[in-house]
Amino acid sequence: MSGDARAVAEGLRAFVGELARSGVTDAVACPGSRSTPLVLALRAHPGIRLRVLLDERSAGYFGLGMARSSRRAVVLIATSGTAVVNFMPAIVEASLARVPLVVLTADRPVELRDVGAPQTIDQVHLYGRHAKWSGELPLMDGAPETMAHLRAVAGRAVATALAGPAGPVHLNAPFREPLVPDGILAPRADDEADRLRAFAEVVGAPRRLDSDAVDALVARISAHRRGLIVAGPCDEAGLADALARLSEASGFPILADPLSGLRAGSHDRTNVLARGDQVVRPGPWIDAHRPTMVIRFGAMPTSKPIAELLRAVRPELLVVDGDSGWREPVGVPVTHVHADAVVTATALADRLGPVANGSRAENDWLDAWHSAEAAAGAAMDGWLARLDEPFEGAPFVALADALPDGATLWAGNSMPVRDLDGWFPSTARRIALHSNRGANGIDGVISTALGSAAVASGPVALVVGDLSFLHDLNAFVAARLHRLSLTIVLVNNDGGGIFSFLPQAATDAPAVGLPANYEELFGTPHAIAPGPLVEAFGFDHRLVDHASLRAALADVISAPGVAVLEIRTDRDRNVVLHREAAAAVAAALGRLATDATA
Ligand SMILES: Cc1ncc(C[n+]2csc(CCOP(=O)(O)OP(=O)(O)O)c2C)c(N)n1
Ligand SMILES: [Mg+2]
Repeated sequence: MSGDARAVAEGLRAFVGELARSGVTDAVACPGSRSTPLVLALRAHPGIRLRVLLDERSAGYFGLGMARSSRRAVVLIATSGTAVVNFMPAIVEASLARVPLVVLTADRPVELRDVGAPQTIDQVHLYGRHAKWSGELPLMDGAPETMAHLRAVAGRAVATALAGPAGPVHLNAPFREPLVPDGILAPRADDEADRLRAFAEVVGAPRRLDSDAVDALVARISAHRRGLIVAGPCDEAGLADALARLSEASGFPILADPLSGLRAGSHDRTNVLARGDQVVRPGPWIDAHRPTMVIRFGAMPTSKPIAELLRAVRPELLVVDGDSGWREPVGVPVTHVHADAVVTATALADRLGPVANGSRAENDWLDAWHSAEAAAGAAMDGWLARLDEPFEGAPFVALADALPDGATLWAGNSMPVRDLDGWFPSTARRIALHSNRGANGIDGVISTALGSAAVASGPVALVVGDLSFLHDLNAFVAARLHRLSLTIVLVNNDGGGIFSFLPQAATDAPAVGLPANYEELFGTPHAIAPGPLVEAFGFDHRLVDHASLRAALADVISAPGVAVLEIRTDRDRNVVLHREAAAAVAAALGRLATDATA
């Protein structure tokens, strides 16, 4: 073996050792030749668990799911060529959803690029602006400068992926043949000597406002008695407690998106409202309760009615984002507060306390929102109790009861995440609620939930639509290879149910002078029975109905392996049922509004 192969072994030990020292515990790779040195080195490190998957598109989402549940940066590895491009959807999602990934792509050395060498594409900066940072590793030649650089880059990659806003970083790694390094790849005793000291450390702190800036915001908040806190999708630990305090001090109720981390948990949920999506819909109740101020945290909420309320009312709007984002898509005047959300909410609560207390006695604003929440909840529960047919919101009510403390629930995009918002109630149980809402893809949904299941400590469940399910079928290869457990509730409405709620469904083709083509272009019925597909992978499939769903959930939720509970619904009927439920809420809120003015 050549000295080059020995230098590669040395370089890899330094590089991977530094990844581990920086906090990496998990890596996902797909098989390939050019990536051999990386895969062997990651496998050799006792502190890193490497999982091998087949399909890079699935593996990318799998790594994303792991990072979401572990709150750590996860390493992805691909061989050269189209393999690298298949990470793209997960990288886009990670970028927008602020999920830390360190993507390592193996490549040929420069002399073999752009000269017709096989499986060689231009991988440098391939992910464009979707990667927070990208660079090219040097060929590992054993020079002291190279060794230092490899360690520094590894540490920087992890730190950059984790630094707010978290996101994906990309390192392209060239290797000359031979591709099997010559030398020990596992950490050696002399590496161990500085095991606890990173080569390049970062010491940082969350951004915080100075006291003048806090005072200025407190003055603005104190001028309003009709305020709302809107908690959007967010993974920030500690935010639930901080917002509970801010709500208490301001007298502003919290409209909690299901992905905010506020709906489920042992924190103070006194002022956490779960029915905001219904309560704020146009009608006499919201007309009488228009907020004059909104303080938003996290990403823009899933609920369209909340966005429409902001657009219609144009309240004084504060958007708090510790990562200096500009997430205000509604198009209304806004003050962006670029300071840590938890620190800022706590500082505002501390300063507000005495100010708000004096005026809160005559403030029935909070009580009114509590009444609306209770009325909406009662109307929805009552409507659901009278139903005796499958309904797409019902799985979320059943799951809120069936999932134990410490569980994780994923919702696919399209209708599942909206039904999660509509139907998952506020509960004291600690249940982590997630969805890929960075780019709202219907791809990679099962893979993401399986990645989450690979690292989560409690049971993991997923509610997914049939098209999303078919889109990501080969996720089941990962479940097989790694003996993962996941409960999937498959809402099978034989196509894209969401489009039935959109204008496309109402106009169909005559409006544009074509024969009827809604089903072909949007509904996309496929008539594929998923049972045999699931069984082909060796997993449990059950057809359940409205009455048998709860018993089936209880049966499978903590059982090992993958179970798919399929509920069949009808897309047209689904629109009718959603409108019925909304009408029941509107009637209840209408009564509240009338009572208040009577
Ligand atoms: C990767 C990707 N392709 C296409 C879309 C557009 N899209 C949004 S919802 C949807 C239909 C999803 O159908 P299904 O998963 O069955 O859920 P349902 O609408 O029936 O709730 C499609 C195709 C998307 N969001 N992401
Ligand atoms: Mg569907």
